Amino acid sequence: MADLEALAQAIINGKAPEAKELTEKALAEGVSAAEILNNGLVAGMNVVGTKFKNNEFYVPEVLIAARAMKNAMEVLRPQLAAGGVESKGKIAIGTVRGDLHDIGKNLVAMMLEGAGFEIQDLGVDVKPEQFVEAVKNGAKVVGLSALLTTTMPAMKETIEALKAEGVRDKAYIIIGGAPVTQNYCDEIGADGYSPDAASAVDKVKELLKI
Ligand code: B1M
Repeated sequence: MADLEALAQAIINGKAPEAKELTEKALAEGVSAAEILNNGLVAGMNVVGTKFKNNEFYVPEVLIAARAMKNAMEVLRPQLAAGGVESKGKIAIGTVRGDLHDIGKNLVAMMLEGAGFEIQDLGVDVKPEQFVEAVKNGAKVVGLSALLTTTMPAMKETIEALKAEGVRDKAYIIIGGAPVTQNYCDEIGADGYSPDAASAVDKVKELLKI
C-alpha cells in the first residue's frame, strides 16, 4: 500500500532515489498526484522548513532534502499537469541585476516549490524588465534576492520599473538576502521581507492569505 508517511520521511532524510521510487509506487497504486504532493512531498518539506527555522537542520540538509523533492517532482509534475491540479500560485524569483549569488535564492525557490507554488526561476543578474515581464505573464508574487550591499538598490529599481509599467499592484514583492532588512523592505516599499527560506514560505502564504 502507498506509504505517504514514508515518502515524507524520505524527503526529510534527503533520500532522493527512495523518494522517487515511493512516488512512482504511489502513482502505480492509483493515489492521486495531488494527494502525493500534499501528504508526501509538501508534508516532508514542511518538516524540513520547521527544522531549518529551529536550527535543527542547516543549509546542506535542506539542499539534500530539496534535491529529493526535485527527484520526486520529476515523476509527479506531468501527472499534476495532466490532472489539472492547481498550483497555489505562480512566483517569479531571481537574484537582482549585478548579483550572481544564487545559493540562498535557490533554497527559497525549492522551499516554495515544496510548499506547492509554481516557480519561475529567472536566475541571477536579473534585470528589472525581466521581473516586469514575469508579472505581465501572471506571476502573483515576485521574489527578489540580493547578497551584496551594492546590488540592494536594484531591488528598489525593480519596484520602480514595476510601477512605471503599471503592474506594481498585480503582484506581491518579497525580498531577502543576507544584507537585506525589514527596514530596507519598508524603505523601498516591498510587501514582505524574510530572513530565511522557511520564513519566505510563511510570508508568501500570509500575503496570499492561504
Ligand atoms: Co560572495 N560575497 N562575492 N560569492 N559570498 C558575500 C555575500 C560576502 C558577504 C563575503 C564577504 O565579504 N564576507 C560579500 C558581500 C559584502 C557586502 O556586500 N556586504 C561578497 C562579495 C564581496 C563578493 C564579490 C564582490 C567578491 C569579488 O569578486 N570581489 C563577488 C560578487 C559577484 C557578483 O555577485 N557580482 C562574489 C562572488 C561570490 C561567488 C561567485 C564566489 C560565490 C557565489 C556562488 C553562488 O551563489 N553560486 C560567493 C559566495 C558563496 C559568498 C558567501 C561566502 C556565501 C553566500 C551564500 O551562499 N550563503 C558570502 C559570505 C557569507 O554569506 N558568509 C559572500 C548561504 C546562503 C544559503 O545564504 O544567500 O544569505 P543566503 O540566503 C539565505 C537568506 O539570506 C535568505 O534565505 C536564504 C536561506 O535561508 N534569502 C532570502 C536569500 N535570498 C532570499 C530571497 C527571499 C527571502 C529570503 O525572498 C525572495
